[in-house]
Amino acid sequence: MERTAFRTCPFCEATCGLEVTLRGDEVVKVRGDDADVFSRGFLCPKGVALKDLHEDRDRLRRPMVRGPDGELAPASWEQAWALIGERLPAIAEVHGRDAVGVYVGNPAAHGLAALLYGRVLIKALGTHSVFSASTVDQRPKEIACALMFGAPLSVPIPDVDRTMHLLMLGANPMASNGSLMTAPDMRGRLKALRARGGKLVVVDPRRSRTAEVADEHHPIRPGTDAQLLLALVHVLFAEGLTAPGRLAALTDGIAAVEELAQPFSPAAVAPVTGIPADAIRRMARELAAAESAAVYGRIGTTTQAFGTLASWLVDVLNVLTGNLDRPGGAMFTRAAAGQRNSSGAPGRGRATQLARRRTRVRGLPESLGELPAAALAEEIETPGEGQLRALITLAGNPARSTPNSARMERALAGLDLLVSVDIYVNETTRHADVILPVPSPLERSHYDLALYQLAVRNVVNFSPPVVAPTLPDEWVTLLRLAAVAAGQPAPDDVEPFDRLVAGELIRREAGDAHSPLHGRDPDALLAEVEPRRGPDRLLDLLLRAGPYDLTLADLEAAPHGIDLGPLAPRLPGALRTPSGRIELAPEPIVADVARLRAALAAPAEGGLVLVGRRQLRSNNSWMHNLPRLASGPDGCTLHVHPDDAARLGLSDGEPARVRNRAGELEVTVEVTDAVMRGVVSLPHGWGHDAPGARLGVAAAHSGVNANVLADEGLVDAVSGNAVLNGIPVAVAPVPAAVPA
Ligand SMILES: Nc1nc2c(c(=O)[nH]1)N[C@H]1C(S)=C(S)[C@@H](COP(=O)(O)OP(=O)(O)OC[C@H]3O[C@@H](n4cnc5c(=O)[nH]c(N)nc54)[C@H](O)[C@@H]3O)O[C@H]1N2
Ligand SMILES: Nc1nc2c(c(=O)[nH]1)N[C@H]1C(S)=C(S)[C@@H](COP(=O)(O)OP(=O)(O)OC[C@H]3O[C@@H](n4cnc5c(=O)[nH]c(N)nc54)[C@H](O)[C@@H]3O)O[C@H]1N2
Ligand code: SF4
Ligand SMILES: [Mo]
Repeated sequence: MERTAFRTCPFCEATCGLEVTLRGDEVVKVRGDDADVFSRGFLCPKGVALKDLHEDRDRLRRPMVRGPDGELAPASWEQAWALIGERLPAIAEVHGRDAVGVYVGNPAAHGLAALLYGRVLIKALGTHSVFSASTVDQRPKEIACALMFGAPLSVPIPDVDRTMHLLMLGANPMASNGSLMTAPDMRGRLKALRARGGKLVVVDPRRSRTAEVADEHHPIRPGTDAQLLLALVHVLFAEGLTAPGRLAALTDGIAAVEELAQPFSPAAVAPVTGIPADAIRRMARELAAAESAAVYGRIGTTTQAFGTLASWLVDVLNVLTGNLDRPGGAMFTRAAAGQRNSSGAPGRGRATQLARRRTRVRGLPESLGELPAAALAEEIETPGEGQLRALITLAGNPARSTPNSARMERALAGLDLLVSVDIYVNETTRHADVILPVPSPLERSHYDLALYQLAVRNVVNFSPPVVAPTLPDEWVTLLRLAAVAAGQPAPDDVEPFDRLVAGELIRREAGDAHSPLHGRDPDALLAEVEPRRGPDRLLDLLLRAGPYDLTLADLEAAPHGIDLGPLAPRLPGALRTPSGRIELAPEPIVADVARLRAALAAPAEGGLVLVGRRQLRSNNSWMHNLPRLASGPDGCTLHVHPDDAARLGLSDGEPARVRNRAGELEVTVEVTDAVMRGVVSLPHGWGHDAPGARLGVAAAHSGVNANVLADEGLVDAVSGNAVLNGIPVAVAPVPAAVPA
């Protein structure tokens, strides 16, 4: 008997609805859910590959433990907990709690269990040594938003379905399916934008697939977006085009921004950015003249040397043109659960403090409770007080996804203890002493707690498990790990711990005068959400504490999701800055403009720089073992402009050597004018030929690892975020082997 289940795809930020056909617990097929209120049947090849992941023979079904012979081998849970219990508390005891580090990876942001219980683990460890994929990703944006609007996820989201003008920098949603902008079917949404007479302008060193469908594409010299954006600000002021409208009364620092933009005239930034001054002026005028407009920047603007400045300026432009918080502009989502900017008192909050601590070796700044991933390897490798001795990775692959992979791998290999909560033996976890596996996505419930805070519509969708679990749920393992780290035996029954977690959430809400749960009796509330446990119980409580009068039962009754309507203006209520106002010129950001001025006066030399590119059939470093995605042409090539190829003696289809201070690799050249002169491009997340990894399919299409070339010394000053775009490299042909 076949049955049908409806699930939200857990792989990227688009949250597409999937229709999964099963026979017993076997997946027959996966297609788009036509009735999904948000994605309406859209899906990409990765969604279909959920079947491959569920069936993947390399996906771990048992814990892996390193034996006395030094080899990782399947083991019982008892053996896994025994080894961790023997070694983890002892390391914290002898070397201090900060000697145990945590690295939290990207899938943890998509998984309800990891999102809610990863925090519990970190708290139990009591360590300050917390690293995550956020500092190889969007930390600059989170910092800019925290300083301007009062909360890191108060990210203005382009109202793509209504805007008449979208200026997009460093993003390629046609391949990535959108980021910090949850919007299934961006292709359809961008098409609709143009069909209603709107304009799409793309700024990217490459003619990406998104640039191909845009009205205009401006190739930009990597790492110079902040200069371009400040020049747009300059033009708005110089030509009297600023029109913040109702925002003027809510905003501090407009005059300071005008002054900061002074030196950045179009003529001054043109030679640095590679975009002609008249094109910059026109860009600014059209942005100002549009009936509605949104400026949006993503990975290309955050993982670069001026990431925080570029991220800030995106929203400075949204404010100055009056487009922030208005339909068709850049708006704040009102999520159903867990959103910081809808709890506490409307319009006021606590100050965001940066750099409360610094990393031991290089002094990189802490932000939002985390240290930069670019400093992880050196914190493990450098001896002395405070050295990292043990690491727990939760859904992360730092050996492929963070800078200077060669050094990272050395560091991981040198740890006293590495514990990985993961589904594979891959480039990172092959160094582990213990790997704790988690169930397939189909075996657990799913709700996009983070991504629904960033969606282009207000929506909710909950997916219960559709297949009986064959492994302890991820939250159960995380609670047990928390107990073991604290020196206790792994508890069979985690309910006493879980009840504490739920109780703490209730206490917080009951004590918040603005929460719908204010003053409620904790025991009565707990009884109301019986018999739910784990993330489902927390989610039910968070929904009840949210702004929509929803419970988890309401979501369960709506397998295709509930549409809560288009984005609506939320200011000033959604602000959480101490002043209750938009801070357009926050001090830490203003201070960094001097660095940008210096770069304007003395631009970097014109050598080759490396940028990344995402591919539709890939997802960072971990979906390359799925046959459906791995088949097809080798996409892991180095894109080189024809003029550079000719100058350097590189030929299409031939190997080249790429090197710089961090490392070197050999890769096949693809000559294409899709990249601008002076820029080469290589996708990240590949390089699956590492010995000891158990990824049968991926190893056969291994590709090369771009992060061998990412110099961990290059970071954005304010956030410590790694520079993964605009990395200086030298490229040379690989001489043909001389016959003996
Ligand atoms: N050069 C370059 N480097 C980049 C980027 C770039 O653009 N260029 N992008 C950066 C970005 S944006 C990001 S987000 C990071 C990602 O960095 P990471 O999160 O460190 O890397 P991923 O490749 O996402 O690895 C995910 C890991 O989680 C495991 N996993 C998958 N599903 C689950 C699950 O449900 N539970 C658990 N416990 N584990 C699971 C996988 O096996 C894998 O080990 O990479 C960054 N690195
Ligand atoms: N298929 C697929 N989808 C994904 C992922 C994936 O790996 N594969 N990863 C997911 C994750 S974790 C994230 S964070 C998102 C990222 O989502 P996006 O930000 O949309 O990611 P990219 O497709 O890498 O687009 C970045 C673009 O920035 C350009 N760029 C590079 N340097 C610069 C620069 O200095 N300035 C400007 N203006 N542009 C520059 C690149 O050429 C590239 O076209 O995608 C998510 N979705
Ligand atoms: S676009 Fe993203 S959410 Fe949609 S099916 Fe593809 S991977 Fe899944
Ligand atoms: Mo990311």
